Amino acid sequence: MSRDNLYSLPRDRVGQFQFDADVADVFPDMISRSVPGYASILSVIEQLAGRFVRPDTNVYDLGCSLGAATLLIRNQAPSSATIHAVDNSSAMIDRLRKRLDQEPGGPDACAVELHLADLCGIDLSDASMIVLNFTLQFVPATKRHRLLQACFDALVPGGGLLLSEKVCFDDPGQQSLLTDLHLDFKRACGYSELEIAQKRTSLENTLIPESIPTHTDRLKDVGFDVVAPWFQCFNFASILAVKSTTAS
Ligand code: GEK
Repeated sequence: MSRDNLYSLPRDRVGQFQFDADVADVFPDMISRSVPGYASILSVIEQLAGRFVRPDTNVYDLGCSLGAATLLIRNQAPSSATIHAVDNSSAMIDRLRKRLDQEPGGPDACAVELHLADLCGIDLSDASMIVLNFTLQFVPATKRHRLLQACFDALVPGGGLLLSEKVCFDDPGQQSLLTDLHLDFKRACGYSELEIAQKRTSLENTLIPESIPTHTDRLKDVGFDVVAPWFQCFNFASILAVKSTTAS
């Protein structure tokens, strides 16, 4: 795994964060040293795939990056399912395509279709599982409700949506404490103060976190029957939302 040292040297001007080739090359190292609990969340996504993915349905991995979730879901999905891995970064999709060519899966592996597209513009249908693993935070806030409504509408009864996000807190004390603990995590993972500061500048106005109640209220509002925050480490959280088995 290539080490992320993209922000290790001082820059005259720190531009807006882009999911370009430089980021794609170091992405597994970058995300695992930036998001506490990332590996645990991925392993639960695999577990959830065993429970939720149904034969002859679609699975959507929205903002798939290098396909970490896609590949784990494929381990559990029935062969008649189709996983749609969607990302608007060509660097990410190109690398995932190469990886799938190298690891085509066994004879019972389900199909994986790659989509280089804005996830707000793709048609979703007949889904038994939808994953937004640290992706909604990059979607403009004004488009989030419509996207989640489209996810709910596309799910079959009993289908599940997994939403993981960086989150913020209304209480200033919690916001300050949990932000500090996240910074300690990044320091312990080897990031310098310069790297932390430059990355934070690059993500300003690009990654827009919301509070856990904002997420759970919106998921209930679009129709989810059960909305269960199941993971939190500092200012990172994951929520499982399930469509009722009696929903139409
Ligand atoms: C993982 N889920 O490893 N349309 C499509 N893709 C988008 C959009 C959009 N509008 N906005 C952002 N992306 C992955 C990790 S990373 C999270 C997800 C992070 C894509 C973007 O190109 C990037 O690949 C991904 O969402 C976010 O489980 O870097 O913190």
